[in-house]
Amino acid sequence: MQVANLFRALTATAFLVTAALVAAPVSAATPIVTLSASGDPNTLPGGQSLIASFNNAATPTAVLLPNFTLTLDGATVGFREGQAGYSGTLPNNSTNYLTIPGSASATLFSLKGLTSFSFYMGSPDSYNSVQFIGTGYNQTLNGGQFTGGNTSQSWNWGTRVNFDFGGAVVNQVILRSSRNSFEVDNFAGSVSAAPEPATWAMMITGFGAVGAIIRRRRAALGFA
Ligand SMILES: [Ca+2]
Ligand SMILES: [Ca+2]
Repeated sequence: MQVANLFRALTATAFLVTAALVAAPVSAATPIVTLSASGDPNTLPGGQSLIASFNNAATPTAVLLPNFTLTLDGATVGFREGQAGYSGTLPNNSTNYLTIPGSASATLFSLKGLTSFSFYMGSPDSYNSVQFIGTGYNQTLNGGQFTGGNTSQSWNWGTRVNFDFGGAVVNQVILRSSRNSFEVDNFAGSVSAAPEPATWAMMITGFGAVGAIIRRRRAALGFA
């Protein structure tokens, strides 16, 4: 294939991919919430993998899956856990866990994206919230909306909370609390199988770079 034809083919491919992305329908439904494994910190829903266990207080942002990052803004691991007024306990969980006190947050990010997400949660409060962000997707659930209506703050309550995005792909999960505290452990999720838009965007950028290199070489060789 001639260099000019190759460049045209790459450009056309990039254009078609972009057009497909623009035309793709985007689901905007509220996540489907289910509760499972009451009192059991470790049992994960089928098809989900463990993303973060928060077991090592020295590495509070450690993640177990590649291409995931966790950032904490005021949230703590292994700090005043189980101290009334700051952090409640999680039933049957003797390991370190994540505490998100008032005005703090924790953000999980994955370029590849998630089709479902879950965590083990204790002491349910009305002032906890979870936000899910993907391309064309931005949903926030508050307090009882993801605890089956339970906002009792009971330290005896502990369950896995599952969020299914109904076919949408979520790249960012943000946990927040406006008061002390939001206590969770053992993040898990189903990683998206298909490349999502951010990945396509990088590929398109790559096609453009290849085209630019070919152009420069053609110019240098005087083919133009
Ligand atoms: Ca843990
Ligand atoms: Ca709580």
